[in-house]
Amino acid sequence: MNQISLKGLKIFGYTGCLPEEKQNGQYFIIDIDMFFKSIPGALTDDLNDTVNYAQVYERVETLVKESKFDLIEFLARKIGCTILDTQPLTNEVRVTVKKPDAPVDGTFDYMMTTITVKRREAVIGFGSNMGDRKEIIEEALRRISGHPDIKIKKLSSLYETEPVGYEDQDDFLNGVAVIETYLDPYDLLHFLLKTEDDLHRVRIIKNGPRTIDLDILLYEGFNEQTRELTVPHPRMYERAFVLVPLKQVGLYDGRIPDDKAVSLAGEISLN
Ligand code: PH2
Ligand code: MG
Ligand code: MG
Repeated sequence: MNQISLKGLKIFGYTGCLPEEKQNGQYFIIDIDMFFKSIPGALTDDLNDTVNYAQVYERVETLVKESKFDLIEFLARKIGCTILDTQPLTNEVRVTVKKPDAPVDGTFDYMMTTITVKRREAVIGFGSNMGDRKEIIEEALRRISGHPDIKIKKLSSLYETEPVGYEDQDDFLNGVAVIETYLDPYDLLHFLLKTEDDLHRVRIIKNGPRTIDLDILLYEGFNEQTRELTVPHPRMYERAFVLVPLKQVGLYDGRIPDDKAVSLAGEISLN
């Protein structure tokens, strides 16, 4: 792994739970480790091919000086996200924030936290077969792209699909979205479940009618089966309603089962 680091930054700021911390401020000591798949500048000796640590310093300084969060872990994560937002070469950031003058009675060097933020690609499959299906899917995708830690990179078309599994229900609209996210798989899952609930998803019949279903199909570097979450989605490779849109966005190249009809049904508009 390639790395660029900024160590021991000493910046005055106002993050802290107590009113006097937000009032008077204190010094924060900050370490930043940025990780890269590769650093082109290591080959070319050109500043344009790497991360300029002076730029990073400036952004971090502004954020620490101007923010008044409660928690150093929240500040640390914000620093990580800001660096990932502004440095496309970086795919992982580890941030340590120390408070040497934390208002605690006693003797200590510092209080500290370390938070790692990763940029990861994931694919969300979506489907609806109740209500105004297209409008509900578009609203779900607007909420997803409105999340500060998620960017939609690519959207498939919408497909009209016959129900698979429990067949006595209306046809679905289905599609997939390729995203980039700073959320870990579980935080992404919880956000998607909450979005389903907010869009009036009711869970009565397994595989039954739903206003909106949002599934994590793939998540870069995560292949796990737990009680809460299995990725890759355990049934995705049997389902044409997943594989056809996945192929359209360039992420599938294999055989597509032709058990049920899947037909193009238009484009998604997020405006
Ligand atoms: N989702 C299911 C079960 N069956 N069939 C279609 N056509 N589209 C779906 O999204 C779908 C389904 C469970 O999530
Ligand atoms: Mg599903
Ligand atoms: Mg689901």
